[in-house]
Amino acid sequence: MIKPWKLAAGAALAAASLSVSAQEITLRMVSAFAENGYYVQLLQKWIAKVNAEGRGNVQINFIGGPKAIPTFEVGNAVKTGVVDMGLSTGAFYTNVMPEADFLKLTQIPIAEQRKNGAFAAINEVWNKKANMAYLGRMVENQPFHVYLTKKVDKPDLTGLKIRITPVYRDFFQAIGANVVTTPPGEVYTALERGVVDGYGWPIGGIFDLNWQEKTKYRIDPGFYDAEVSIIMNLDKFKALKPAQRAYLEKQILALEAQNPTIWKNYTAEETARQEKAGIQVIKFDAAGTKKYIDAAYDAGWASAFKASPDFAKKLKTLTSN
Ligand code: 173
Repeated sequence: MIKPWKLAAGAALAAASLSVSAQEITLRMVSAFAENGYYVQLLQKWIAKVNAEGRGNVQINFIGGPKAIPTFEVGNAVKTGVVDMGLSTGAFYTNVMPEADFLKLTQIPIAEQRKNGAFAAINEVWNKKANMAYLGRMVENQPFHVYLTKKVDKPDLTGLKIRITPVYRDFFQAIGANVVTTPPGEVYTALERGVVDGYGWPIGGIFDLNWQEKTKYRIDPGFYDAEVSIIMNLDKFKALKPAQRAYLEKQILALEAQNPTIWKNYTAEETARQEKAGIQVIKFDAAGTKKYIDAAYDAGWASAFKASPDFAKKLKTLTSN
């Protein structure tokens, strides 16, 4: 016969586990970047930590990369709640709002953006125009570069066809390039078929999809700063219980706290790896370099001010160095 106190203890235990699971939320997350790349390796490490330390509170279910949701559709999927969270970059969701791509222009660390009001200003726009919470920035200190199959000797890409995303469009067109937009997953084939003579990409990551095989030159220095961030459906974010939100924000801050070391190291490693792979560096003289970098920021900000003057002004004031 089962003793009554055992029954009571059993019932109490069942009730306890019920109330624990009622507090646990599982968030579905996708990445706009390829699963085998460095960004997603970092993301998955973070998710493992979130899940290990967040039992009974917050769990993240990583659904996959561009095979699950195409790169340029991740923004809309987060906006509409098809998924709860995404790892993406603004250039991949300008189809949600043009402001998304402005974050490449920031010149101060995310830690400072949180302190000086830039982070709040970003969230205001992301909430209102994209139904998203902008949770945190995973990538910084990763300038973009032009990678080429043909040599140039001045800051002029006339006659070249370059693979782009919205990040590079205005700048590359300003220095004469013909451009073609593709997600990262189509760069290799475009190079292989000779459809493009080069592409834009940050300093790190060209080995992830084997582009080094088709790359002969890199133009230095880099320009802008690759922004890769975690975004979340705003309704889902608002539905989090206070303890869940606090936990998620704590883990996001832990992720950002790695940025100052991780990205500097990655730049050094990837630069060395490119050199070993035989990729030659193209540098211009001082005047040419200035012209090149000025053209990048002039084109980037001009387009931002045209698309969304108030936010562009605020962001430029708060995040230029
Ligand atoms: O695909 C891209 O070139 C691009 O826009 C981007 C943005 C941030 C990080 C890596 C790539």
